[in-house]
Amino acid sequence: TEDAAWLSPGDAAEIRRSLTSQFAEEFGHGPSGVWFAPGRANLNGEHVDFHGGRCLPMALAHGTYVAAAPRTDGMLYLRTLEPTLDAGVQQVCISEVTSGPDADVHTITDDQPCGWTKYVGGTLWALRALGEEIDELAVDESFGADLLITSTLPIGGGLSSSAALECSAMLAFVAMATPLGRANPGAALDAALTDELRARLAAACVRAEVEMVGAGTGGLDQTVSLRGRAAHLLSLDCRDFTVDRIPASGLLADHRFVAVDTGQAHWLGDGQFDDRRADSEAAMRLLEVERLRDLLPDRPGTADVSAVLRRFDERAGAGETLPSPVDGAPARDRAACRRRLRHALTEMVRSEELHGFLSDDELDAESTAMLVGNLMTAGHASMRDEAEVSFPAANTVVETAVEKGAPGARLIGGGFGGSALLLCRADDVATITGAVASACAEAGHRTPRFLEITPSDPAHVIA
Ligand code: GAF
Repeated sequence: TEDAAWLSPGDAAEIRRSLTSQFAEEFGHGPSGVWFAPGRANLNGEHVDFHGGRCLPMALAHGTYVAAAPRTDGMLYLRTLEPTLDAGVQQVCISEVTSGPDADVHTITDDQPCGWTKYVGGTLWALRALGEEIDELAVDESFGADLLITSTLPIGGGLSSSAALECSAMLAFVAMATPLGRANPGAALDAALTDELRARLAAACVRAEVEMVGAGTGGLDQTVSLRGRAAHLLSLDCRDFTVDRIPASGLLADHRFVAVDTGQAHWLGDGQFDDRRADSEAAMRLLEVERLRDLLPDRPGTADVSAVLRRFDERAGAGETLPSPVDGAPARDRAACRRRLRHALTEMVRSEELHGFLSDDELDAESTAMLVGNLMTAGHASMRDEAEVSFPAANTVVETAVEKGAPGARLIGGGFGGSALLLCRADDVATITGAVASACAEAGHRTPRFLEITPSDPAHVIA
């Protein structure tokens, strides 16, 4: 078998040191601090956050670091050290971020084609708006900043690199530009940011991505990045974004999570994700509900899914299409909408089952791992056949891992590229990752990279 290439989360203190000295070289003065926000992996609950479903994610040790210093001219000067995105310092004129005559139209003026700067400019724009509601988050009028950014996540790798960028920039802005940040210098900010404030900041990051970048993200990624907990899985109810934190120690006593970055990058804003979402929203419209989760009872089962699908069939009739969820847009393929609906509903059922297994003290660690693993693999099949967001490299990774004895494996994130998550017995990690690397090489896929996944701290100051 091939040797597997591992991506390390790096050493935070070392990254802080090197980012600080590179910042001084780039901007001619030192940064005020360094802030970090993690990526995420999700056991189940893909493409359901925007339908009010439950997700079972965890924050990663891998994430994005931002070194920053304030400016007083309302400008953002941004540079990333990520080689695939770096085009030198990018200038973003945040003072020209305006709400147009139509409240939904906003613009950020930047001087270059790299879309990534919109995530950062949009984050400051969204914090400004939040600061109008929450006094301690009010942003100084003339605030701007110099930022140097680096990440230990694969960019566009389905592990929430976008949210990690937004959330790390958000922390930097809160620290430098708001009364809360000034009253809680350095690492004191971590404790001052209550779970409630973190939830508001996560919602602001979602606004940045939806309204500025134009990607229909549902809030899973930003919530994990700002509200995860070391050694815990989150059980996130996206009806109201309440979070239960479930210890992962039992599950991880003899097992490990491994993420496999397929090397096939994806970008949420490229339209494919929104296209799938539109299919499920057409089904939602047909069924006359505000969110698909409301079609199922609190503890749903497969019979409940069948009942909703029957209702869909009755209402859809024999036609080939359904009206678009957006008035005036082209009609959607009826059969595709039904598949998206079926994915969302079965994924919601799996999430509720998972929540039950993970919270059940009576189950021993081995049985929990088997039950969790089976649901993960079933989730992959649904992503492949019903949501239709999987791709050949992800299928190769999942099939090989399961064949070599992984209790579970699945594509995670938005799909069309990105990463798979494996649950492996600790003793089998080397064999399974080696076999996955070989299978990808044989199939002619890109060389995958592996990340050991440990449930980690949420966004914080690197003191
Ligand atoms: C992306 C989105 F940003 C999330 O909101 C979520 O929908 C996920 O895809 C799929 O579960 O990461």
